[in-house]
Amino acid sequence: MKAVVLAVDLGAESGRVMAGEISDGIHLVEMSRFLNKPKEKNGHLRWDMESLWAGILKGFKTAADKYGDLIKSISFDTWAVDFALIDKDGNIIEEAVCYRDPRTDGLPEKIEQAYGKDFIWQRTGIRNLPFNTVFQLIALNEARPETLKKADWMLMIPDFLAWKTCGMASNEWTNASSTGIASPSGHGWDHELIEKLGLGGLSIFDKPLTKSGEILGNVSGEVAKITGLSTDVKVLTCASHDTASAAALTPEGDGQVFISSGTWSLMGMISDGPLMSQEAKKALLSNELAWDGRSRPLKNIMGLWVLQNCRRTWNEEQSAHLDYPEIVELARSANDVDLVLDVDDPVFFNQHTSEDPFADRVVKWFADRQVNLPDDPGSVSRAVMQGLAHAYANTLREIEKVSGQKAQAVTILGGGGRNQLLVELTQALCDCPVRTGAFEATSLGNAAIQAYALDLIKREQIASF
Ligand code: ADP
Ligand code: LRH
Repeated sequence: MKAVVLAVDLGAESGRVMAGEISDGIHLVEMSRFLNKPKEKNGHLRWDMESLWAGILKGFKTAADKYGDLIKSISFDTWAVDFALIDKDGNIIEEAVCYRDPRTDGLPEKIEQAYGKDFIWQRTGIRNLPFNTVFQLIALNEARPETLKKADWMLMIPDFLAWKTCGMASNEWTNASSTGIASPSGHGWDHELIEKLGLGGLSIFDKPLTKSGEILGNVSGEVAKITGLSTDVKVLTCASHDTASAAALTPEGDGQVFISSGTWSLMGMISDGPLMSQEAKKALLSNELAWDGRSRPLKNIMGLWVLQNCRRTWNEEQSAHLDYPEIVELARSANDVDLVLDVDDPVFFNQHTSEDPFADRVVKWFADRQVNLPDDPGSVSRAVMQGLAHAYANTLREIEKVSGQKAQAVTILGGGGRNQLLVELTQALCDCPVRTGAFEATSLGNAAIQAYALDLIKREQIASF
């Protein structure tokens, strides 16, 4: 082993610290894993940063004990769109609100009415999703403009965690590209757009973007003291948008389609430039940035979120103890169910609550269409997985049309690849090979970009992991 890099990778369901042991390739070893559950605080649904930070420090400590001076660097990747605000003196003046908080309800429609339907898309190549950073900022500006005025930095979650670890603030470019206020080329914030949306004059937008694979600083004395890490350990940017870290592993070449399948399913490709045609807009693509400055046009599909929350219904409301492999087997047995759920229906956006159990929502969705879906976990899971496989196949056709490229292969990256039934259902609907890539693709992409930045692996290795 030549060296170790630590990948901190937070998903909406769980977070982990992974040690990437670098030799000829990268071998990931789990240092800590912890649940991620947002909670109500100061009037909003917010990420529980204290408990996430505790899980991260635990992972750092385990890593320091195990690898000592072999550890060269740390980097952070998480879901996109959410942010904390920091003032000039380094005080946190706004803790991150979870993108499932209803504060942006109705805002995209309001902006579309005021400025035209394609206004944000034409400048940024980003589809109007209600939770996008741009709408969160507009909501905050309407509710508490003084907070925004006081802010010096808007730190996306991975930028925030890097700042907590090394004291250096930054805005990493893959994550900035998902906000709906940056240019699709990676060149920076779109000041004309910002001005028009009433967000002009804010200090948070006078900062340049930082590329993936840059050194920000060293682990602070405080973090070193708590964890046993050396202050020689560097803190780097990776592709801090988790989807961009996963997508970095997409095989090179024409027609290579990725699905980053975790809580969300992000399906797309790496292209030399953004896909900005009317067709691309109609296909609901978003042109985010790839780690190396190319484009990452993709479609957000609601994904395994639906299955996660059905599982919560069974385990939390019905005292079951179903894990994912069991759920997959139950769904496999329910092979007489040929129903297809529209997993992207907005009724599935809000998380499970005991008052509005998620699995019941799925059964009701079919009942509203005069179709009977038995309410056992196997039948419900089967309809969800079939829905997701259809969403993948339909999106594949749209991507082929918009890009003008025939798909050569689809690579399913992330936890969704562990669901063999989902892979088989997808393969049955796609006329090109469907393969699985790394199950921990977001962590692996994170580690690979660090290893490349430190000259420990070759660039062409990244897309071959
Ligand atoms: P995120 O990082 O967004 O939280 P992950 O990439 O960790 O997501 O993927 C989590 C999802 O992967 C789970 O919601 C589940 O649907 C699926 N999954 C994880 N482990 C398994 C397994 N052993 N069998 C089937 N599906 C699994
Ligand atoms: C996946 C993801 C996705 C975003 C969503 C908010 O984790 O980063 O790419 O659209 O979270």
